[in-house]
Amino acid sequence: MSRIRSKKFQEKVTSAAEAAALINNGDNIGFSGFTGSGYPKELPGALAERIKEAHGKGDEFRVGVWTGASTAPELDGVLAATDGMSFRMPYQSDPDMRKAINSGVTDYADIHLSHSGPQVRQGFLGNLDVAVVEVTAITEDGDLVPSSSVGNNNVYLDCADKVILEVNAWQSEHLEGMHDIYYGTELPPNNVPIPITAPGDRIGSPYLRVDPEKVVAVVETDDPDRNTPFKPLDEDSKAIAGHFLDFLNNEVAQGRMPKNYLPLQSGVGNIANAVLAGLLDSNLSGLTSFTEVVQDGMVELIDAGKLTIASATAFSLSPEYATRMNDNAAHYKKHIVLRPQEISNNPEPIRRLGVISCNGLIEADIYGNVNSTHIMGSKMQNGIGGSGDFTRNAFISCFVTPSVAKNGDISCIVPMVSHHDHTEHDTQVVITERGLADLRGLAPRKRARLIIEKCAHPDYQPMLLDYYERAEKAANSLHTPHILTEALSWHARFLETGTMKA
Ligand code: 0RQ
Repeated sequence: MSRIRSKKFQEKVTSAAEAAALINNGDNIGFSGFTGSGYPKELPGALAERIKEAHGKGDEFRVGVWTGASTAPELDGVLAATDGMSFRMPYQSDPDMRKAINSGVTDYADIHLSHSGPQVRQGFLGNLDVAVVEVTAITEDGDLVPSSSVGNNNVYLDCADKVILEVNAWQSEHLEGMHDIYYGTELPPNNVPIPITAPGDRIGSPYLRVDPEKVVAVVETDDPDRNTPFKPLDEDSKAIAGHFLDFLNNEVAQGRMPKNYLPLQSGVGNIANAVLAGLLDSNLSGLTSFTEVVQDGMVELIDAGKLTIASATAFSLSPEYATRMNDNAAHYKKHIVLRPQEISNNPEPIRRLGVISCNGLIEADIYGNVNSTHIMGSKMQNGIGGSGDFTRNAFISCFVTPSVAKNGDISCIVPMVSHHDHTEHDTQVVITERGLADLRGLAPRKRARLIIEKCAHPDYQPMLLDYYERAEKAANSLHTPHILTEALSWHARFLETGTMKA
């Protein structure tokens, strides 16, 4: 059966090139796509050709690109390579996109994922000219069956002047019914509480809505999502996962948490995935997750009967697990709810449900301030993504990182972070392969000694202790002692000599 079940929409089927011709220089485009899943596969490439052709003639052609989060080479990669992207928000992780941002070609607004949708609705980012959204199918009534990510699609479909749909036959038809699209969100002062009281609650519709009059083109594809495989688990990741699980089990033993924990949030990346693998080896059951992305590790936990429900906005699966999801979507939809990111990442349910957050970082300082986004203060890596949404509002907020980067030339624990994403007020637990620092209830000087003792690499431990003890003597206060002329000297030394080691 055709994936386009509505006659009205069948009449709008065109090629990607014809659809791309409807996009103009200066347009803002709201694309679907979240961590390598659910992004349009055909239109971005055709648009890139159109941009290159215009540039070849010496014509100006630049567009603003808004998404759910990161996408894939077929979207961020091809468009960044044209130098035709004037603006990007709210999260990315593509090497060419990163280059365009760091070389100043593309302006990047690194926005909390939960803020991005409401800011579009409020018009803070200007007019949304076109929405380009991948869907699994279009129903007889013209409703849209979402695909492997929801992200900001509901917002883009509602707010855009024109809509281009990509119907992707690679996505499993059994995704129909997995999504929960909540249309009760209003802007202040009319917003109301989000009626989610447990991670698996369904409060909306399985379908996205669209005004058919706005749909200017429908493009068909069967290209797969392109997610990158996770790295095999190394000893450091296993050690980090072990510390995290010991900590959670101790919370249970102390009577501060139920036996099946509280809803877990797990960030992107290999270490976050390793933490999930660690849960697999435990004898836990009845786990739940209120998170942003469903990774391989979560699928394994569902298969093992340990995770009963995962609420997220997207899949972030390796190719092997994406195939497993496609083959068994009918089964997995009993255990997975995919929501718009303005709900999955919303501070209100995150705080109320008592989520335990666990995210990666670039560097943390001795007081627990965290940099998740910038290399050596200036260079954008990916973006804050959902880490702030979860960290600030979690019941217990954890960060995980190896103690060193770049073969030991960089200490991930530094005297002062070179960029602030999460402040000491938000960070409760820092974990490296060396150990875990539980910072809850501690004043800054006690936090510093604990982070240095438990988390720093032995190569840098004496240097950090030396800095801290001299700061206690030299600073103008004993609350948060720093030597301002030295606090960022480790970064400066790395930029000059290639190592933070003295
Ligand atoms: O560099 O790529 O050149 O090898 O940074 O580091 O150790 O592979 O870690 O993949 O877990 O990513 C913070 C970026 C960690 C990620 C970050 C270098 C390191 C490597 C990547 P290479 P790893 P991960 C919800 C949660 C923000 C968004 C977020 C992230 C590269 O977790 O984007 O949390 N977080 N969202 O060598 C210089 C340091 C470094 C360093 C690591 N101190 N200095 N380089 N690296 N530490 C999900 C979403 O929001 C979608």
